[in-house]
Amino acid sequence: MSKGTLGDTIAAISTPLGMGGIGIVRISGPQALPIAKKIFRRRGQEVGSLLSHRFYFGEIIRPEDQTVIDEVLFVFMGQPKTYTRENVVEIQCHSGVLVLKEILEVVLRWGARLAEPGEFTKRAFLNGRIDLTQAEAVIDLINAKTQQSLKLANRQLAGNLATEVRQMKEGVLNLLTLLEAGVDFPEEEIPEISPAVISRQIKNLLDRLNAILQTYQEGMIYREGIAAVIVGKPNVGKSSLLNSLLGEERAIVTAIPGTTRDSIEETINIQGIPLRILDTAGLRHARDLIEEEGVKRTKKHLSQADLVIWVLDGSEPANSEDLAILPEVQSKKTIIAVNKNDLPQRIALESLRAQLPEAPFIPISALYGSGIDHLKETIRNLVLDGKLEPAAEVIISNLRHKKALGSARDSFDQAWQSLKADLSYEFITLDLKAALEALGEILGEVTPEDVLDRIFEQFCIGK
Ligand SMILES: Nc1nc2c(ncn2[C@@H]2O[C@H](COP(=O)(O)OP(=O)(O)OP(=O)(O)O)[C@@H](O)[C@H]2O)c(=O)[nH]1
Ligand SMILES: [Mg+2]
Repeated sequence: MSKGTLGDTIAAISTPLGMGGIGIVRISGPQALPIAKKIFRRRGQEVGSLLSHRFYFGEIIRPEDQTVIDEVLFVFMGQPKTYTRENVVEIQCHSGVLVLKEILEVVLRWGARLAEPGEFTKRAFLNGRIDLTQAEAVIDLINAKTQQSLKLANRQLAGNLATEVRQMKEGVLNLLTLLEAGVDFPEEEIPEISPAVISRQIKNLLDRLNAILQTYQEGMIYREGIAAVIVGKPNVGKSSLLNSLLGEERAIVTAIPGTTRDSIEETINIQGIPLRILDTAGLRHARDLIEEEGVKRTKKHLSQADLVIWVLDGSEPANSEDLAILPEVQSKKTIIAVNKNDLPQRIALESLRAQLPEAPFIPISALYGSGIDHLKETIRNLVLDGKLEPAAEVIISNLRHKKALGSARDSFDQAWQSLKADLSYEFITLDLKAALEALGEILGEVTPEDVLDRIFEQFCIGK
């Protein structure tokens, strides 16, 4: 795909292909209206002129033999006030697989070609209606799994990130104008700008960039969620805890130590954040090959997890099997769930607390559900440092943005160093131009074609 192919007309089924009340076939491009006029009839008549952005009731026919495919609502949207900024036609038909396919087939036969995934949105981008961060927000919006990720996607779609990046670009451009005036006309009577002024402005830009870059981890959590793993020696109640968090009997629970052999993953929603939670085989010296494999897997999951929930049985003193787990969790973000608190408590926690000074100890009963809400709250606080809502206006959660912002930051850093080393302004100018390019990349101003293709490939067909 390239700008050169924008002249043709694309079409696709824009709703999921399945049975439902309404399905939509969308057409965009110069032939949208001529094609539509050939296949749409009102009260059996050819349509004359159609007003833009109005719904018409009628039917879609096969022009060859005038047979009716479906009764539809039809809308023509004249450019440029459309999703793609081109002429767009949408046909709302009944959502039957055959109906949708037949209508699309007629549209393709009369002059459109099948749209590639994301091609409508790509046209919106290429035609300048949205920038690249907004196009990416559309993907995020469609993929959003929680209210928080939806909120972030909507903010980005509204242009929060783009506005911030444009403001920073403007700051760099102003600075460049000042510097270049000094370089190009050294003899003329241009008031010389002091290094202090330049340094203040660069510092200001650096601070803004760093502040945005710092939101990445939080953004990733809102977007992808947290990978948590439940570990502990056998029989302490790990599977019971998974079931209790889920509110259903997902994992097998028995009084026999070594019940869980393989890891079980489920996702729960903790106040708008997806928590992917993994119940694992109890950690102990394995008694057979199956158990050995289970323990191996548990250790692998442990090393990859964002968060560890270490379950202890509070009704018994901790033993060597518990203590063997300690070194595995010491370097991780860990919550200790002291389980079975419905029974008399016989565990001594002082030395464990001393060895895990950062970790919260939460008494729970996985069997009766007590302490589970407290545990959930602790998980959220620990992962998001107590922030209940996305704090900053601009939060990034996209690796591409992070990389480009990071390279802009490096260029600013370089400029700052050059300034301190008293190098000529030409060096600083070069660094600032590199920063400008990196910022432009975020908006899609100087983005290579293959990067664009990779972004739009993530869409479904019809979007
Ligand atoms: N009294 C009491 N019993 C519990 C509690 N949680 C779990 N149990 C019991 O402890 C036993 C083991 O529970 P599981 O959830 O299977 O323990 P596990 O840690 O998954 O065990 P493995 O899969 O063998 O490693 C079962 O008999 C549970 O009913 C609790 O909060 N209170
Ligand atoms: Mg288990």
